[in-house]
Amino acid sequence: MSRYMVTSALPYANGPKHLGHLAGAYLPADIYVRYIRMSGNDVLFCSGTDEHGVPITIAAEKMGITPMEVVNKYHDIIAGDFKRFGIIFDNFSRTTRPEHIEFAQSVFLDLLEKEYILPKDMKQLYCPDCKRYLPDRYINGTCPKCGSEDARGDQCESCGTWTEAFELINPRCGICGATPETRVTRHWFLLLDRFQEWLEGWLGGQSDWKTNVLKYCHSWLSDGLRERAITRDISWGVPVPLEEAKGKVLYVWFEAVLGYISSTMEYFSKAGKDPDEWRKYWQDPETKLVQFIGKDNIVFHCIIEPSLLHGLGNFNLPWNVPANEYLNISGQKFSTSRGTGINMGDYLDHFDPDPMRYALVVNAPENRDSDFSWREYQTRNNELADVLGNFINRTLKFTLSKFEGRVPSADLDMTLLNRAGETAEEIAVLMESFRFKKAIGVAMELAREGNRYFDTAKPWKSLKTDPDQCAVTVATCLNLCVSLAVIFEPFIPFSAEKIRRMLGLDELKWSDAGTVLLESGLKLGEAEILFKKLEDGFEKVMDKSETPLVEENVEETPEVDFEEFMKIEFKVGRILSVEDIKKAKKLYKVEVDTGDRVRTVVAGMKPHYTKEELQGRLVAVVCNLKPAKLCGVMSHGMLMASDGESGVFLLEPAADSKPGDTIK
Ligand code: B3M
Ligand code: ZN
Repeated sequence: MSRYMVTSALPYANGPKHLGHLAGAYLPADIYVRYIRMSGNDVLFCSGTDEHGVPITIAAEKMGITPMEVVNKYHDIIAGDFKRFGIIFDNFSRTTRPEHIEFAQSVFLDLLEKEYILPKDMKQLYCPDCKRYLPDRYINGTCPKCGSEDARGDQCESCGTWTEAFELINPRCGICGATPETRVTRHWFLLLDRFQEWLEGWLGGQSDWKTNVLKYCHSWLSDGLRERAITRDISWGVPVPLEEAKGKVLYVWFEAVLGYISSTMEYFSKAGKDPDEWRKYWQDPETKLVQFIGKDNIVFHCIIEPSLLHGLGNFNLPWNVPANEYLNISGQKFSTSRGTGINMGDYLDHFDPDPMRYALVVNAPENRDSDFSWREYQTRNNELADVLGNFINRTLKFTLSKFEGRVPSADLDMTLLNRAGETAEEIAVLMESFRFKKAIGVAMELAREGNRYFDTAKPWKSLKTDPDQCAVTVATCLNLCVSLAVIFEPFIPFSAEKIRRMLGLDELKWSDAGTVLLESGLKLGEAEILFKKLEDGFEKVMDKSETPLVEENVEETPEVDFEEFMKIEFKVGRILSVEDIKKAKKLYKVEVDTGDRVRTVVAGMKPHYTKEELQGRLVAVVCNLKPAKLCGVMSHGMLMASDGESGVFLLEPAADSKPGDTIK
């Protein structure tokens, strides 16, 4: 028996999470944990929501609520969606919990004392128009590494590089587009360069890690590690525990990676547990630390976190970090804000968790980006029904109708059951090397073999011609159902539970696969439907606003003639001023320069943007909308915005466009 500590990246509590998140860091972890546990090992699975950082404050500003309200709302939604998907954490914590804050602060002080952290006066970008220091994420510019024009000050999404705001070519304020100026303030730095040599040695020894992960690490190491500021001038975060650092907070990544440990601490602080036992999972060198993440998090888990743990001195280092690539949807990046995502909760409101778990594992982005589509999902769902569902169903139904629902007494056909045992061993090897996609293929092959066996043995015929042989077939198939319940359990736990229930079994161990568990005479439970086949167009039941862009949905919207469409005058405008309107809770009176003239537009943006955020902004304007009086003010146009669950966002013309440019 071994001991494992398993973690999944802490999702930002800034919105509901989508299937891309699920496929990247949560589903594989859950599959792994279930397998490890069924194999008789001791395993603890912890995560929680990442509740600090700019993603949260951006969401709060957009939604017109406080950051705390944002994280309260989304923590519950995210935790609930995971549970419904069968992602069962031992503990799912929150980084705003006092225990986490205290722990992160103590780590900061410890590393400060050890001089891995030092203060330094640094330059920071300041927007003269917005009158504020700009957090890295609020700065846009050109990536110095790959040349992509929409890099942010913290990361370039195109090439995955961790950028420094200063290094961006042609930096712009992400709020108003102005060119920021440089000012000096004091910050605390993690001296990553002091870990370079040690990291090279340690990472050099991880030859069994996934190649995509090692490739990223080596590229960072060969660029040379440099000190990184780990404090920020914003108000939302873990306060830096120093008198002279009043008003500053710890950089979100510095504390978020410590969230795994504080989540484990929280688990053991609960009633009836030994509050010191978390140490067994984080400090006993016998424990294997396995961290599931998406590829954009590699640097933080393979460079930063190990450096912190090594600096602290008495912590285990990751044993493996099986990072996944991205799951795309119909060729596009999964992104809730761009309307190309499917949220976990929206999916679950209409369909069962298991078919999606299966489809996502079969298409897992293990070594390269992979693509999700409803068509593919339909194929996989129907495959579950036709192969696994069919085998279980025909075996059970036959037993219920021809053998009064009891396991017939017979000498079993051990060739097939031995095959099941070998399959379980083969899957075990794949699971232990994180090759879930291959593993589920092998599992499905066994179900296919079951169907072939049933077809060849033809029990419906032998029932009359050779009843003893018929009993052998049925008892063998029933015991194969047990093996299938075992090997499918990590992947599709809800269905595995149903199979167990039908067979009248409780918990199963991995070693039960290939064995004879069902004794003759045993009474089986009721037959239940495992999977429903899906007809073309099934996905239309998802609310239109939530469905991704797939061809099938396009027909649903009413058509507009091209000529008709061309009558609408869309233009780029710049907001010159914003005023409140008396007694109007949601409306602003906005003056917009649309090139030809300055027009007054009444816009319902008050719940979503502050006046300062609108001021100076480029917007997309419908100019020839019939003027209308709203709350006493004549409106001569409309500002275009997206509206969805993630919030209301103004459409933003490219920074280089000018007021008056037409939009087609
Ligand atoms: N919250 C980023 C993300 O959701 C971040 C992960 C933290 S893991 C310590 O991708
Ligand atoms: Zn600005």
